Amino acid sequence: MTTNKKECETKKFRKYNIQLEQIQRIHYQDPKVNELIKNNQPVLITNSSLVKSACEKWNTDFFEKYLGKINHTVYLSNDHNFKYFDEKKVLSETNPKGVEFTPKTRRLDMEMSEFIKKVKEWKSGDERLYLQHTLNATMGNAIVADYVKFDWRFAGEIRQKNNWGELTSNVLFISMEGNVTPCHYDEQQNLFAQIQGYKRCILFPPNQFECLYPHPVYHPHDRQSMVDFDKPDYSKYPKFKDVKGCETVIGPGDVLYIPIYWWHHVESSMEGGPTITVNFWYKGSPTTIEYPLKDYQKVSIMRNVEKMLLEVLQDPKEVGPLLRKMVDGRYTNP
Ligand code: QVW
Ligand code: ZN
Repeated sequence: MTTNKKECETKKFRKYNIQLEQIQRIHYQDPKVNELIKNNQPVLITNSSLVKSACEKWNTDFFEKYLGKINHTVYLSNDHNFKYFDEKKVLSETNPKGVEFTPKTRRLDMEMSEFIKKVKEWKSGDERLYLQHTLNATMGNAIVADYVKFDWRFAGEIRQKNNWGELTSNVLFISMEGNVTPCHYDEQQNLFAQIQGYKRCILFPPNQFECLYPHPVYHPHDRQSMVDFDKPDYSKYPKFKDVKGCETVIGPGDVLYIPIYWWHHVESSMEGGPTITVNFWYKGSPTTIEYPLKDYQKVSIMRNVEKMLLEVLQDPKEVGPLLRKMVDGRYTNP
């Protein structure tokens, strides 16, 4: 069920000029898996049965048959990038505190059959589609039956051993060939389970913060990198030249552990048809203040400082200048 390294290397992915090591591929029964997870280090877990019940069956024909008439959340984009944005942070009549922002993607509700038809008929130049829908009981019996057969014991043991919080959601992703989710981080632990097709995942640790230039927290693209990986503007983002990460290719049966606050860029292979993934998002373990602080905790602190300043200053434009006044000359000189 799990793919081998050779298979992965033959898939077609985009070229980026980034220093990357390989993420380790480790058998699910090897104790090294949990060693890595415990230390918030990524690992590609092979041969597990986490989503085996789905790997054997879930493909576009199956979804068309069992979910054809049900509405799903689909994103549309004019290019291959699907950069997430938070609608609650966009300026509008009902949200005068929001930020002026022109989205590059749009969200639609679409019947599964319509989505699949559009994907099958897609030709170069058309808008790309990416279905992203939270799995729930309304999905119908066929899906639910396979869902309950996921290896919940396996996921539960990882959760328990590492003191993670509750499972918050399982999102189903059906992607067209070549779609990209640009570099961002999430505030949750993620077991990212591949069902159909191949995805290349590039990860960066939280300490690469300065090299990846996240948007400010109030911005709709909060948690996303401002750097366009296709065409990095090194004059604006010079430290992106120094960024160091790791990568892997995941195929059916593989589960990638994406640690909380780790940056990730995810792309579907440019050949081989649509890809299908289900993620398992868990709350992190309750915060314990133990020194030295972990890198991701420092990112969390920075987020809180940004949020507090915004709250008292009331105007996003004042946050940067105040931080600069505080730091320049006093904390910037050796
Ligand atoms: C992908 C991801 C996913 C990446 C998409 C989230 C919108 C995550 O599961 O499969 O394209 O980033 O955290
Ligand atoms: Zn993510």
